[in-house]
Amino acid sequence: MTIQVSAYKWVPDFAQGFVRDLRVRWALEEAGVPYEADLIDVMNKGASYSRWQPFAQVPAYRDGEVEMFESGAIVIFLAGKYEALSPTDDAGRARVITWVLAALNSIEIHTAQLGAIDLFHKGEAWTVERRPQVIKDLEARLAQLSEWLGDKDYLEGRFTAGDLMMATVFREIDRTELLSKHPNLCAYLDRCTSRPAFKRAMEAQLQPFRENEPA
Ligand SMILES: N[C@@H](CCC(=O)N[C@@H](CS)C(=O)NCC(=O)O)C(=O)O
Repeated sequence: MTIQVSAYKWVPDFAQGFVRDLRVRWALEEAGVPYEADLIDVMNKGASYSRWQPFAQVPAYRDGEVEMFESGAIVIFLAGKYEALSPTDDAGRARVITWVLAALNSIEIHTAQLGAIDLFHKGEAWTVERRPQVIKDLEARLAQLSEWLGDKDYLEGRFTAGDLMMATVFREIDRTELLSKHPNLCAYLDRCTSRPAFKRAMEAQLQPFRENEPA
């Protein structure tokens, strides 16, 4: 069976290009593996969808043998299968898993809070008090990451699924000035998103949005 990845038919402008199926599409594009998008309606996902993704979110993945959800888990799974996403030795794989989880657990926990403050709860009183601490925490993490990256092209030298995940997380704060304080992180993000596989994945996510734009 051709791999299937769930994605949305259409989302509002602010979310276009940021829906997390992009991570899975990008991983599959890097690996050169064909897949089909199973497009669902964000406002009416259908009762059966939560048997594939318990939280009724995207992405979910299936290939006829394996069925899973959570973008991080899917990307780690694919990294275990395709050399384009990870070295094949245990030590190399362990580093890739480490960086995927670092992106999600050490960086995205902060970027997601900033997203909640600046986008989803914009204007609410509590955000004024909370925002400075979120910025401070994020700045500290980015400084540490900038130090780690130094003048390397990628987190472990070669491109891996860890970079893929980190770049998708960085994109969430690309609209802020947080990244621009670290020229090496900006160049790193550009390097990752200039990859042809990223561009193909992005186009694949955006195409249905153009076709299903509400009248
Ligand atoms: N931790 C999940 C998060 C998935 C997620 O947040 N999906 C969003 C799109 S990026 C979604 O489907 N939101 C709509 C909803 O929650 O109903 C993952 O990484 O796969």
